[in-house]
Amino acid sequence: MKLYYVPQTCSLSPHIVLRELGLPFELVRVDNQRKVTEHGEDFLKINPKGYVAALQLEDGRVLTEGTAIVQFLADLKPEAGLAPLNGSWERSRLQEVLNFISGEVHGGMGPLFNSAIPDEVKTIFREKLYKRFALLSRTLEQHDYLLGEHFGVADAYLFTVLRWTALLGLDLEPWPALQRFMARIDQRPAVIAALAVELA
Ligand SMILES: N[C@@H](CCC(=O)N[C@@H](CS)C(=O)NCC(=O)O)C(=O)O
Repeated sequence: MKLYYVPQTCSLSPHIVLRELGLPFELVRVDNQRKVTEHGEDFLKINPKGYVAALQLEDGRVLTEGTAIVQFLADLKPEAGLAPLNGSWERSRLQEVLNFISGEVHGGMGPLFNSAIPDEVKTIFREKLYKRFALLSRTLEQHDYLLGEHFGVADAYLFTVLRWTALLGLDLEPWPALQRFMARIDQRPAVIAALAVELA
């Protein structure tokens, strides 16, 4: 399998999951400005949407959208317990949480990265995002991981997007449970290994 990635973007989430599962994979770096891979391939031919993450299987099929990729990967090794069994109530709960992170947190941060958006407008997006942080914090005050007491794919995704708060100058101090969550995930060997490669 090949994971097309850009360091420290949302592709970090499937990168962490691949390492957590101990699956064999190759990382292919993408130049997001030029839409060219490190091997000189036209990235738009691999993912016409033009964004990471993209996962290419040995037979050439390509899966995109981080939330789909991490579930596909978790299902390759269900015994690792990174996602509840397909078709279960718990699996639907996972999808609920993944969609929340994708739409409300990942999507909610997009405008804050956009230099064309004036500061007063950004304030509106920031306030909305803080409401989402408060909700996540309430969950993580009750248990260590988003779906209970075990690490799973939703935690890899939340960790990935909350790392961007540092880049955006957003303070997590009002939510100590989120700060503790970040410190907890940061210590996982798979996360340390993924970041070592991405930050090199
Ligand atoms: N809905 C997509 C969004 C992916 C996305 O936003 N990728 C960003 C990095 S975090 C990217 O590559 N953006 C480049 C672009 O849109 O040109 C997903 O969740 O996988």
